[in-house]
Order: sequence, then C-alpha cells, then structure tokens
Amino acid sequence: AEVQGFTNSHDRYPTRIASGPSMLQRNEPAVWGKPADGPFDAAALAGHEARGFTIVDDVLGAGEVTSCREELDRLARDPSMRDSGRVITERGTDEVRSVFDVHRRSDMVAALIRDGRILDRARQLLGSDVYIHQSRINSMPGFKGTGFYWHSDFETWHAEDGLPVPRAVSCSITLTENYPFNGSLMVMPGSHKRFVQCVGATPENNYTSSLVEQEVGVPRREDVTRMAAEFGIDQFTGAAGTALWFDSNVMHGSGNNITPYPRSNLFLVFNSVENTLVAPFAAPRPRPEYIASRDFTPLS
Ligand code: 6CS
Ligand code: FE
Repeated sequence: AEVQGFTNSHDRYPTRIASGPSMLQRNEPAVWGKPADGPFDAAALAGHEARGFTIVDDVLGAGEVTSCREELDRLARDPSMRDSGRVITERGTDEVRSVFDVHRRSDMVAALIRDGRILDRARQLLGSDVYIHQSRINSMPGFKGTGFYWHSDFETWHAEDGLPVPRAVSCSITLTENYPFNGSLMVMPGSHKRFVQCVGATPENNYTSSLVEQEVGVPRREDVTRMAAEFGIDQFTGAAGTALWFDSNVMHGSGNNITPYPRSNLFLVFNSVENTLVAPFAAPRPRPEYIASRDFTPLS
C-alpha cells in the first residue's frame, strides 16, 4: 500500500523538524460535502467548518451505552487483545487506558461504524466514501485518570502513519457523563485551520510510550499560548451517548481526573478513501495496523 514519491519536498505539512517551527496555514477544508449529502444541514456544516467540531446529542441510547461499556470490559480482559498490544495500560499499573482496533474485535462496534447515524455524517463531512483509520475505547478512571497534553491528531497521523492531508474526522461518543471536572476534552475552536509544526525527531517505536504520554509531536508552550489567545478554549461536556465530531487537526487535550466519576468514550476515526496512507512523513517505520489501519476498503 505504500506509495513512493511522497518525499519531504512534496510534504505540505513538514513536522518533527530540528528547529524553527512555525504555524502553517491549512490548505484543505474541514467540510467536503454538501447539505444534501447527509444529516447535517447548512448551518451545522458551516459551524463545523468554522470551529472544527460539532456536538450531536443523544446519538446512542442508554442500552447501547451500557453495551459499549460492557464491550470495553470484555475486550480489556481478553488475553488475545492484551498479548497483541491492543490494550494500553497506564505506566507502572494494570489500569486500562485504551483498547485499540475495537471495530474489528467487537461485532457491536463493527455494526455501529456502519450505522447511518454515524456513517452518513462521516461521509458527508469528508465528501467521499470513508474507512476507519483508528478505533479505540478510552477509559479514564476516577481519582487516578491521567490526561493528554495539547496536540493535533493529524500531526501524529501525518508524521507516524503517513496520512497525507487533514481529510479525516474523529467521532468521540461519550460512554459516561462528561463534566467540566472529570478530565473532559478541551478544544481550541478554529485551531484546525493552522498546522503547528513540532520540534524533535520521532524515536524508534515511539507508539510504545506516546499512547500513555505523548512527548514528541506536541506544540511548544509559546504556540499553545498564541493559539489560546487567538481561538480560546472550549470544553466538551455532555450526557452519555453524546457524539463529538472533530476535525483531525483541532488542537485539543485533557487534564487529569481526580474526581470519583470515571470517564470513558468510544473513539472512531474516519478517513477519506481519497486520502489513504502512504509512508510515514516523519518516522522510521509505520505503526502497527491496530493503531493505523491500512485496510482502505470503503465502509458500506
Ligand atoms: O497516537 C495517536 O494516534 C493518538 N494519540 C495521541 C496521544 N496523540 C495523537 C493521536 O491523538
Ligand atoms: Fe487526540
């Protein structure tokens, strides 16, 4: 599947550079489809283009939320999931942080990614057929859940997975209530229109630590400061079953969860079939398929 010819000179989004990072203007839109193409109306699409994210309430019913949480527990305990690296635990503990590749390991999630409530929106936003680039269930326990520093997902997917341009969208569905205080996601609305170059080469097998704590591919504090001044910071809160659609290049992060209330979510990344992976732009070799799928078969 690797396509030759994507050298650095053709790379519109160079990152993991030695020095002198800057903010580049993004070339592609966030919204590729039209109101007639799917469930989002013109106002919703315009809002998504401007902010880089859209919240859809009541996507999953209470029964589906419970089933999803049961899938998380089942998959997290499954020895074949553990042995294959798909279960990511917190540093030094057995506490589960993420379970990857759930769309291929759970019939329930496999059905959900093809459900019109979700697939029709992914296709509309990306204006084409789509496939799953990454799927995971994230779990942030009460008292000891740890967050993620500010980052753009596209920066990592471009550098480490070879995602050519930001024509991918994430759908994060809450499986517990997200309060302002239990480590819920912070986003900078409008930040998806800038590409923040990051300093530092990608180490060999970076994914073995970056999924617990990301160290390369994070913006400098001065860039976070500039972006916060320009865009401000919003927080994603909502009842279980709420979906947050967010562009692959939105600057986002989360704090720790010291409350008793756990936070978990199902995270589905859709990529356009017109934006399939090439060789990584800034990493020694591609990450495993359970983190970055190279099965580009369109969902139907
Ligand atoms: O590695 C990934 O694919 C995702 N995880 C982290 C910590 N950053 C980039 C992206 O969100
Ligand atoms: Fe992220």
